[in-house]
Amino acid sequence: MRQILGWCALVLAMVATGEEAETVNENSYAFRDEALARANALAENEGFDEAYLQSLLLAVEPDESVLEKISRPAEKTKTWAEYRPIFLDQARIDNGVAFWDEYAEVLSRAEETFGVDPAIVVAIIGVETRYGKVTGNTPAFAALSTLCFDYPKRAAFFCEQWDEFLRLARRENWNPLQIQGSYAGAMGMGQFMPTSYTNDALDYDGDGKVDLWNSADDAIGSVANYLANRDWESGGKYVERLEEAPTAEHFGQSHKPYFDRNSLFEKKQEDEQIVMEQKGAETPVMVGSLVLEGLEGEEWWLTYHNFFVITRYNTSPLYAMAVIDLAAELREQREDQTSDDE
Ligand SMILES: [Ca+2]
Repeated sequence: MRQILGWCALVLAMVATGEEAETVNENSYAFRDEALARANALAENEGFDEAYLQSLLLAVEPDESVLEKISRPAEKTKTWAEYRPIFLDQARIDNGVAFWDEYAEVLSRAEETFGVDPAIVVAIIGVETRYGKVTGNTPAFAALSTLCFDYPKRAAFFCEQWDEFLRLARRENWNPLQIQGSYAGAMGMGQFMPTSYTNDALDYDGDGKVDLWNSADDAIGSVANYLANRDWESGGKYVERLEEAPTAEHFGQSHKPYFDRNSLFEKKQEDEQIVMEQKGAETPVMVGSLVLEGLEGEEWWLTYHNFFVITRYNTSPLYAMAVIDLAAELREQREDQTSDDE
């Protein structure tokens, strides 16, 4: 009954705006019960205007390209040897150095406030959007509707984002139909999902708005805050490459820290009495492990806490490796530049 009432409201809203009945798109989400039910729940529980939400649904339909893209992201189909060059190209490095120079002051401020390495903040913005140049041109509400209502595998996550997107639009005075982002509904220079936009994004230039598209200051503060909110360890290590294949059977099992680093080297240390004596007093250093297909074959890596924090941005270990490598490259080139200037 409620949905029928909702439908009447929609028709009335169309009549009120003088819209012709024959322009109604029957493929739109306004014709899907689950979408109407979700909109109606927001109207009932959070005071959204029901007819307005329905008019939004009427304007969006399933986007096949979104479903296609989400089912084959680069990090799932490529090896490390193939993935790395996509993000470590010379243009991305040069532009990253320039971005860092331009926003050095705000990056330092963010480092002081949140304890997050500025190289990582710049690298994330570089990997995500080429420092704000490519923030995505998929209409966000259509993308999120498609993923919430037509991608059952991750519907719970994307429906939560769908709800939050509408709250965010209401709070920030956005027209939901004009906001563009990635195929997954990630927005702005740091590609924030709606819940992150709400929970982690900051007005870091103090103009009273949180604008992750046009304010690099806001994007920098927001990315640093995002990492700090996920327990970034100031000055903590990222990764450590091993020269030979570890014998531990569990190696490669998870990049999330799960074992004591010392346990890998116990055998080597057996004949070194002093090391053995000190060992009891050592605090365990928890690490994860990762095996990558590099240019010259397998690579063995230990992954530390901050590596895992970076994967909270994007769960792919290849993504975190690319961010870390780009960050190192940016830091190095910036140092070269400084020593050349002297
Ligand atoms: Ca701002």
